[in-house]
Amino acid sequence: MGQSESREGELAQLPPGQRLQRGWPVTHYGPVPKFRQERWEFRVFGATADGEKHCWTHEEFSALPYSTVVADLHCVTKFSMLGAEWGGVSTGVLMDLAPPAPDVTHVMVWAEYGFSSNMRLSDFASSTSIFATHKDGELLTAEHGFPVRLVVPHLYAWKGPKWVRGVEYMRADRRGFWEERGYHNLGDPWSEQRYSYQEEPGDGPEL
Ligand SMILES: Nc1nc2c(c(=O)[nH]1)N[C@H]1C(S)=C(S)[C@@H](COP(=O)(O)O)O[C@H]1N2
Ligand SMILES: [Mo]
Repeated sequence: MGQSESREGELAQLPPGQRLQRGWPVTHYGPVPKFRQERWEFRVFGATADGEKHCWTHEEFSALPYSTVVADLHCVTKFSMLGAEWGGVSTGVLMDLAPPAPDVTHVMVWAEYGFSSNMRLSDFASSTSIFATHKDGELLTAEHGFPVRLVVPHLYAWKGPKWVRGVEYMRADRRGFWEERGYHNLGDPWSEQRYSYQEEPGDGPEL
């Protein structure tokens, strides 16, 4: 394949309004949290099927079944990174271990410092959604979300918290951190759902 062909191939994979980024910039709000293994736990709580809270220590979480997904990252500020291989625990594995109650419709994914992002259960449960511990075979670095970040390839990247600590199953939608601060409740990059003022009735809870 020639250079221009591969470039065209890459451009064809870009959602509207996005540009290709070489390398991997660091984008987040606030400081990079310090990882303290003895205090870290991953929690699934809220409307679980058994009504219980499910917790994993870092050691336990690291021992969960590992899989990989090749996927792109689209930042709402318009850069996209294509074709990264994310490795970690698929959301499907986690949902098998800690299933949601039958009437759960949405999840809130919680990270350090109270950062959060909401999404539909169907987006969370997508076969390409993964709690990544690795990128391209290497452990994530602190600034990219070590020890665990969520990757939901078909949504804008703010829907993938770095430094994830838990998942809350919800019976109704609620806005997360950026969804309360001007970003679109759904965040589909292919239809450029960037800002909350673009929302249609039914796209999200009232601001
Ligand atoms: N905890 C947390 N996760 C976050 C963010 C954040 O501010 N806090 N920013 C999001 C945004 S807007 C983007 S584009 C990606 C960037 O990931 P990167 O820094 O690894 O490129 O992280 C997402 N995850
Ligand atoms: Mo972003």
